[in-house]
Amino acid sequence: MMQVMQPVVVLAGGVGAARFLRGLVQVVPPAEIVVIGNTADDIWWHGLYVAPDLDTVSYWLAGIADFERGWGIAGDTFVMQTQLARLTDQSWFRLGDRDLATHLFRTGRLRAGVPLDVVTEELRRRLGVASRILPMSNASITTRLRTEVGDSHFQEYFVRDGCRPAVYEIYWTGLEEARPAPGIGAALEEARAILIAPSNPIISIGPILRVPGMRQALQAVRERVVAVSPLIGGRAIKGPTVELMQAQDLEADAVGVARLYSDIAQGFVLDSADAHQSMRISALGYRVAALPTLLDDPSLARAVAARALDLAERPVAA
Ligand code: FO1
Repeated sequence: MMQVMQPVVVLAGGVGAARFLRGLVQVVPPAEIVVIGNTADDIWWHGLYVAPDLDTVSYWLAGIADFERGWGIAGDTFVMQTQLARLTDQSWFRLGDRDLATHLFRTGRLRAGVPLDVVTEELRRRLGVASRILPMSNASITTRLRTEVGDSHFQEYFVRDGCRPAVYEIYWTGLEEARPAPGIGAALEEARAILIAPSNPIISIGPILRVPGMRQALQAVRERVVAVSPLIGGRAIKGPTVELMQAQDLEADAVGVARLYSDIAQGFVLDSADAHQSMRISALGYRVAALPTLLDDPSLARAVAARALDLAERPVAA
């Protein structure tokens, strides 16, 4: 019988979540962290299955990430990529040579019939990552956008088009028959804290919450759920959070984000620059903490992680 450990569960997207995790591992033993990763950015690229958010989290936790660029492996070379660009204009999604090994391994295992959660577990062990990483679902779920240049896969919008096209609608395929990956239900029930990382609420955290059953599972443990705002002063540290919130007719600020999570979270960590919005966020049923949340510096990330944990573990104020 596996020793029941009360994990700290983190709902994670890509680079923003990875930066937050770099802080969390300083205050929680990595073996006690379970990451639930977004897979709606995943793309079949020249026959290879690429899972950007799972790989970004894995590489950061393994300490091999290209911390500057955010994605891929530090010091990676792009020799294969250069040759591919000679063969096809479908080379806008760049794969490093070391990164390619991950995609070759994962694709081979998936083609052998191994489910994504098992392959993800094999990869994190081989990379020496102590934290468990779970895909949000084993089903194939994809974020797509109707934009001024047409119906696009998320990576076409984000990488090929550089988030420039106006977005008319964001939608997901593959949700109908999806359900949370094995282990997610138990992890949420046993968690001593569940943290929503400062990732894009629409295209990184949003898909995780759209997996049938996920929202209900989080509502059941809402008193232990704390969200960290991905916006500072109404701006994203990086990525198209503001544009995509506006595309959904949402207020692109911390209050807008708080509204999205108010049924599943009771704690909200704000940046000091947005402390003036504390009252409005408290009115949504949250306990609020405000501090510097720019995560570039690992010691700041540590402080944000510690504060989020504190909000999650402190008994709800009487
Ligand atoms: N982002 C880019 O801006 N350009 C790329 O060529 C690119 C390639 C890439 C390959 C593997 C991978 O795991 C991530 C990659 N990313 C690239 C980042 C990726 O688009 C984003 O990290 C997520 O999809 C959004 O969080």
